[in-house]
Amino acid sequence: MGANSASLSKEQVLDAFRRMRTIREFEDRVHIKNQSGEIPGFIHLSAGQEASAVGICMCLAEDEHITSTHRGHGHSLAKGCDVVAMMDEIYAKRSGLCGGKGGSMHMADLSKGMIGANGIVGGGVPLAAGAALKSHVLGLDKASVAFFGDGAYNEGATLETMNLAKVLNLPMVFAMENNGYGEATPADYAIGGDVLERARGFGLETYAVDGHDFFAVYDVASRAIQDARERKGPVLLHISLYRYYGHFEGDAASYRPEGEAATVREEKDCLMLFRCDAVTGGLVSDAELDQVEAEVTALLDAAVEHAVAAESPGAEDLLTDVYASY
Ligand SMILES: Cc1ncc(C[n+]2csc(CCOP(=O)(O)OP(=O)(O)O)c2C)c(N)n1
Ligand SMILES: [Mg+2]
Repeated sequence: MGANSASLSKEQVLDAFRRMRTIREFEDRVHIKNQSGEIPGFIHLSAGQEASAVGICMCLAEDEHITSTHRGHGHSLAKGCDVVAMMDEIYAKRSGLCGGKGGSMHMADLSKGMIGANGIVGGGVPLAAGAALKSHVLGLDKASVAFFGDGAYNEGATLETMNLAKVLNLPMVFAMENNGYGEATPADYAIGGDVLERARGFGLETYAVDGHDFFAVYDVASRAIQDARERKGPVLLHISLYRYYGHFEGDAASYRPEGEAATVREEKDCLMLFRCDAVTGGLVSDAELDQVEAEVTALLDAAVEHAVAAESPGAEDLLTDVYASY
C-alpha cells in the first residue's frame, strides 16, 4: 500500500469495498436477467474491472467530471449514480436515470459529474476535455477523467485529444483500461509501439498500474488527479485489467484461450485482493466486509424488483427530453 491509500480512513475503505461490490452484483444481475430476456437493448458488462472505476472515482469530488464508454455501468456506479435508477434505466423504465430512453450505453447524471457512457469508441474522450476546458476557462481547480479502452487508444479522437490537452494544459487524466481485447482483437496485436511511449510522445506524464489492485490504482490516480488539478499537465494512466464476461452479452468469447477468464478470477480478482489486503493490513475485519456484502445483495434485490415493477415510458413521453432548455 502506498502513502495515499495508507491514509484512507476505515469509512473510506468500507465505502470503496461497497462501491466495488455494488458494481459486481449489478453486473452479475444484469447478466442473468439479460439471459432470461427481461432486458431490452445491447449490454456490455465490466465485472472484473471494478478496482479501476472505484480507485479513480474515489479521488474525484462530486463536481469533477468523468466520461465513460459502452462498458459504463461500473464507472457510473463508482461516480455515485443511483443504483435503483440505473437498474430502472437498464429495464427501460420511466423512473430510469435517463427516463428509460438511454439504456445501458447512455447512462448519464450530470448532478454526479457523470457526463455519459458512450456507444462511440473513443467518443467520450474529447467530451472529458470539454469539461477540463471549462475548468481552465473559469480558473477552477477541478480535474476531469476520460475512461476508455485499449481499442479506443487507437482512435483518432483519443490521439487528437491527448495533443489538445497538452497544448492547452488541460486538467485532465486519460484512464486507459486495457482489458486485453477490443472486441475480439488482442490489444497486443492492435496497439503499435509502446503504450506509455505513445502518450509521452504527446508530452503527457504516464503511469502504469495493476488494475486488479484497488490500493495501487488509488495511489496512482490520486497523484495523477492532483497533478492535473495543479496544472502540472495532463496524465495517462495505463491500467491493466480483465473483463470476465464476453465483449457483449451473448458473445461466446471464442477468441479467448480456454480457461483464461477463470484463471484471472481465481488468481487476481479485485474483490478478493481487496479483502485480503484490507483485512491483513488491519484496516477492516472480514465480518465488516461480510456485512457490506449482505447489504449490497439486499440493495440489488430491491433494485431488480423495483425495475421489474416500474412503469414503461408512454406515448406522452415521446417528445420530452428532445431539446435542452437553458
Ligand atoms: C467509432 C467506433 N468504432 C467501432 C465501434 C464498434 N465497437 C464497439 S466496442 C468496440 C471495441 C472497443 O474496445 P476497447 O476500447 O478496448 O473497449 P472494451 O470493449 O474492451 O471495454 C468496437 C470496435 C464503435 N462502437 N465505435
Ligand atoms: Mg478493451
